[in-house]
Amino acid sequence: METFRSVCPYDCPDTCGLLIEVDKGKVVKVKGDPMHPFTRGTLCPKMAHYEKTVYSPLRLKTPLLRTGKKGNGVFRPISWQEAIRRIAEQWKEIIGKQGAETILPYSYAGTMGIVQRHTGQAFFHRLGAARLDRTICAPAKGCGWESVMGNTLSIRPQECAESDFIILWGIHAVATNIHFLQDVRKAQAKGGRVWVIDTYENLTAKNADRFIAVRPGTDGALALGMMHVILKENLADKAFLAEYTAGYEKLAKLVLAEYAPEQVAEITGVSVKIIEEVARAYALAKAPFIRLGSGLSRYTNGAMTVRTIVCLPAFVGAWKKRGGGLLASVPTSRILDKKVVVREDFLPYPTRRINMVRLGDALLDAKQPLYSLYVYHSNPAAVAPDQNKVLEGLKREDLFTVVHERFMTDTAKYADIVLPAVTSLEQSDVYCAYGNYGLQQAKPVLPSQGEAKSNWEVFQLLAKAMGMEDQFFTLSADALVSLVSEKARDFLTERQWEEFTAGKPVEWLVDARAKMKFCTPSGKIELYNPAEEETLPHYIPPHGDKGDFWFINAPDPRLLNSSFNERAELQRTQNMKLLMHAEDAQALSLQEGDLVTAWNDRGEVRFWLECSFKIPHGVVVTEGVWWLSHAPGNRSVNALTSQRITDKGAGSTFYDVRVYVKKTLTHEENSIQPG
Ligand SMILES: Nc1nc2c(c(=O)[nH]1)N[C@H]1C(S)=C(S)[C@@H](COP(=O)(O)OP(=O)(O)OC[C@H]3O[C@@H](n4cnc5c(=O)[nH]c(N)nc54)[C@H](O)[C@@H]3O)O[C@H]1N2
Ligand SMILES: Nc1nc2c(c(=O)[nH]1)N[C@H]1C(S)=C(S)[C@@H](COP(=O)(O)OP(=O)(O)OC[C@H]3O[C@@H](n4cnc5c(=O)[nH]c(N)nc54)[C@H](O)[C@@H]3O)O[C@H]1N2
Ligand code: SF4
Ligand SMILES: [Mo]
Repeated sequence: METFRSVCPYDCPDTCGLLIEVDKGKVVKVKGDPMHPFTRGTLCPKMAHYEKTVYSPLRLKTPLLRTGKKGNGVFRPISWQEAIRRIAEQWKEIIGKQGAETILPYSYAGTMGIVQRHTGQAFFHRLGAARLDRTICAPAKGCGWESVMGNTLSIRPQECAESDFIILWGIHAVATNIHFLQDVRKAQAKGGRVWVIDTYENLTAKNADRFIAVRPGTDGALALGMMHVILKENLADKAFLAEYTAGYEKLAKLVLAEYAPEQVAEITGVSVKIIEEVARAYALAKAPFIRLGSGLSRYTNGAMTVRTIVCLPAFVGAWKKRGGGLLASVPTSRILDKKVVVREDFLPYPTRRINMVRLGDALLDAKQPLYSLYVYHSNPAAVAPDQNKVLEGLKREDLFTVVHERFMTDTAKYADIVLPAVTSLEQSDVYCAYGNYGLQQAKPVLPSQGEAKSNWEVFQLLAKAMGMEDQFFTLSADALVSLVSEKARDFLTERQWEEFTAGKPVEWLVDARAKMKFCTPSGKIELYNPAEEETLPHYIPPHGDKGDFWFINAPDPRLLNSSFNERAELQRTQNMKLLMHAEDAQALSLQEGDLVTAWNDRGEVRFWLECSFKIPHGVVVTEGVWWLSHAPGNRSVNALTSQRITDKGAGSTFYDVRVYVKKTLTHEENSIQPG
C-alpha cells in the first residue's frame, strides 16, 4: 500500500490537505494530512469517504450524445473524436452565422485548482466568446471589506484561539468551515465565549454560549446599534479611533443620532436588552474576534451590511490586540499568478459580458440571443437562481449545449453533448485556500476513470479542433501549475518552496502585524470613505419580495453546493425539508411530515415540513441544494430565488427572498411522500 498527498478540490474555505491510501491501484482510504497547517489532519464527513465519489457507479465514463428530449437525460455513448468533431463543427457554423459572442462559457467552482478552474477562459478568450462575470458566490462581501479596509491582509484564522470573545456572524461553520472551529474550541478551553448571530439556530449555534436571531438582511442595523451602545456607554477605544481611523466623528454622529437600540430593535427583531448585552460583551472583551460568513452578504444590501460590520473592530481597538480582529476571507490567491492561465491578452476585443446570476434571462434574451452554452464544473440548473427561467432557457432547441461533468447532473440532462470529467485525484493542480493561508500542489494519484478527461485536456482538444495555433494550448497541466506557482517563490522561504513543489502543504507566513498595516488610500481604517457614493455606512433595508415568510436556503453539511448529491447514502432519506416554527405551522394548519409547497412569483417548490422552535416566527429554512432526483416535486430550492443582484459587486441575493407556504393536499402529491 502507498500513501499519496493530495488536496480537497471543493469550494470550501478550509482546502484540506489529504492523504490518499492506494492499494493495488485502488483508493482504499482518504485521511486528513496532519502536516497541513490549518486543517491539521481532520476531514469533514463528506471527504472522509471521497472514494465513494471517485468510484461512484454514477460517474460518467464516456462522451454522450443526446437522443431524447432536452431534460430527459437520454443519451448514447460516442467517442471523444466524434464529440470534439461535432462541437467544433457546430461552433464554426455558429461563429460564421451569428458570431462567437453568441457562445457562452459557464463555469464556477467544481474544482478550486487554479489551473483546471481557470484555463478554460484562455480558450474562450481566444475564441472571442461572450464573457461570464463569475459573481454567484459573495463578491458583495469583498466590496464591503474593501470599502473599509482596502487591500489590508487578513488576520490569520488560527489567531482566534487567543481571543476571549468570538462572534460567528452569518456563518454556518459546522457545515462550511469546520477546521476554524478547532481554534474556536481552543479559545473556549481557555474560557473564551462564543456568540452566534444568524437568522435561525443552526447546528453551529449548538456549541455556542449565546445565540442571537436577527431578522434576515438587517445585520447592518445591529452593528450600528452596537456602535451606538459602545459610544453612549463610553466603551469605545478613543485613542485607537483617533490614530488609526478616518472619519470617526462623522460616523459617530450618525450612529448616535439614528441607531439607538430602540430603533435598531424595531428593524432587527433583536431586543434592546440583547443589543446592549452583545455590545458590552464585545467592547469589554480583551481581544474580540468576529468570523464573518457570507450568508448576510447575499442580499440586495449585502455589501453595505458587510461594510458596516467591518467597522466594528475599530470601535474597540480589536485590531491591535493579539487574538482580536475580524476575518472575512483570506487572500492567499494573491501569491499565485492566475492571469497566466486566464490569458485576457487572447481576447480579440472586449466581448459581451453576462452575469452568471442572470443566466435565466440571458438564455431567454430574444434581442441578443445566445446559440451555444458550454458548462464545465458547475451545475447551473441546480445552483443558479430563478430555476424556472434557467430550465426554460436550457430547453431551447436552438441552443447548442455542451456539459463537461463527473455526473449526470440536472444541467447535464439538458446537454446535446456530455463530456466525462475526472475527479481531483486524476489530475494535477495547485490550490490556495480562502479561509486560511495554506497552499499546496497536487499530482494525479489515479489514472483517469473510464474515458474521463480534465478540463484542460478538453480545452486542448477543442483548441486544436478550432484551429488555435498558440503554443500555450500545447503546454501540459504540470507546466501550467509551474507557471501559476512561480510567483509564490517570493513569498515562501527556500525550505517552504521545496516542500511546496514536492506536493506538501505550506502556509504563507504573513506577519502577525499585517492586520494593522491598513492598505487603504488614507492608510487608515476608512469608517468614512470619500471614494464611495455613500460615504458613510448606514442601514438600507433588504429587498424582501412579497410573501409571508423569509426563505433562508442555508448549506447542508452533507452537500457542498450541489456536489455530493451522488452519494448513495443520501438516496433513501427525505432531504428537502422546510423548517418552520411550530406555532407558524399550527396557524397554517400544517403538521410535521406534511408535504408542503413554498411559492412566490417565480415558482413553486415542494418540501417535507419539519416543525421546530429553533426557527424564528416568519422565517422558513431549507438546507442544501439538492438534485431534482431528491426533490419531492419537480423543482428545487432555486425555483424560489431571484436574479436580482447585490448593491455592489453584482453578486447573488440567494437569501433575499420571501415565500408563501401551503399544504399540498392532493392524493397524487401525498402518494410521492415516502412512508
Ligand atoms: N457543507 C457545505 N459547506 C460549504 C458549502 C455548502 O453548500 N455546504 N458551500 C461552500 C461555499 S461555495 C461557500 S460560499 C461557503 C459559504 O459559507 P458561509 O459563509 O457559512 O455562508 P452561507 O452558507 O451563505 O450561510 C451561512 C449562514 O448565514 C445565515 N444567514 C442568512 N441570512 C442571514 C442574515 O441576514 N444575517 C445573518 N446573521 N445570517 C444570515 C444562514 O442562515 C446560514 O446559517 O461555504 C462553503 N462550504
Ligand atoms: N439556493 C442556493 N443556491 C446556491 C447557494 C446557496 O447558498 N443557496 N450557494 C451558491 C454558491 S455560494 C456557489 S459558490 C454556487 C456554486 O455552484 P457550482 O460551482 O456550480 O457548484 P456545484 O453545485 O458544486 O457544482 C460543481 C459541479 O462540478 C463538477 N465537477 C467537479 N470537478 C470537476 C472537474 O474537474 N471538471 C468538471 N468539468 N466538472 C467538475 C461536479 O460534479 C459538480 O456537479 O452555488 C450557489 N447556489
Ligand atoms: S469540503 Fe472543506 S472541510 Fe471537507 S475536506 Fe474539503 S476542504 Fe476539508
Ligand atoms: Mo460560494
